[in-house]
Amino acid sequence: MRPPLITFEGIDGSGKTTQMGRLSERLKALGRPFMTTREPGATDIGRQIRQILLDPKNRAMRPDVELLLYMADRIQHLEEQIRPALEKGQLVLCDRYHDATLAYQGGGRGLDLGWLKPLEAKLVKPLRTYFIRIDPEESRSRLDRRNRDQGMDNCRLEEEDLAFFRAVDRGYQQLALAEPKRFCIIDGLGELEAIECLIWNDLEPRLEAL
Ligand code: Z5A
Repeated sequence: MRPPLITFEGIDGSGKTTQMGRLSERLKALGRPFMTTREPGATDIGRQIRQILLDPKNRAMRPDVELLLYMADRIQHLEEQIRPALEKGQLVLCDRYHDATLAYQGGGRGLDLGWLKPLEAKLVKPLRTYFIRIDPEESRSRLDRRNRDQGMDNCRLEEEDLAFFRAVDRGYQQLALAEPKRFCIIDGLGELEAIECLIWNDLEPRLEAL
């Protein structure tokens, strides 16, 4: 059995963060030990990497440099926080993980990721991945609304066009097709409560065995 690393994936604004919060409330009510985390930017070093990655001023960043920064953030995060928590028997909920690199840098940027294999071999593989799926048009309108309401600017990746997010979505779909036992695809256009129940009904029966 793989260690209990549960990941949330999807294009921007799909509702991952909202649903991870709702799942956390349910786990708290059960008294189940768990940790929530996210990529990029969960560690002190990762927060610095995140700032470089998302700063819209860094338009000159090369795709291969972007890829290496996401991998650097992940390895620091894995060794500093995720692996120790798993070794203590905690469930780890992570908002984005390696599938995001495969979908964004592989699918979206079109990079050949074959040379990552030796690094990938060192990563912990998630036990279950919730891929919350919305279309890129819905993603754009949710992000515009959120950024307007909260007075936020687009980050560097949010400035990409719809074609980029369509390619990322295709990347996620291919990953989900390739590993149907790990991925659970959720329609992110549903009501918040309905999505929360779908995730809970999928995860709860698995918790006993973890
Ligand atoms: N990235 C990468 O390229 N490669 C990598 O390896 C990794 C990441 C790890 C990180 O951004 C960026 O890095 C991201 C991918 C890239 N691209 N960008 N840009 P981030 O960490 O700042 O944010 P994010 O991960 O993209 O998530 P987000 O934008 O915060 O969205 P979310 O977590 O999926 O959704 P949310 O915050 O829960 O909800 C977004 C809004 O939609 C909010 O106003 C909600 O109230 C609303 N919402 C949520 N669910 C619903 C439903 N069901 N109906 C209606 N409205 C809803």
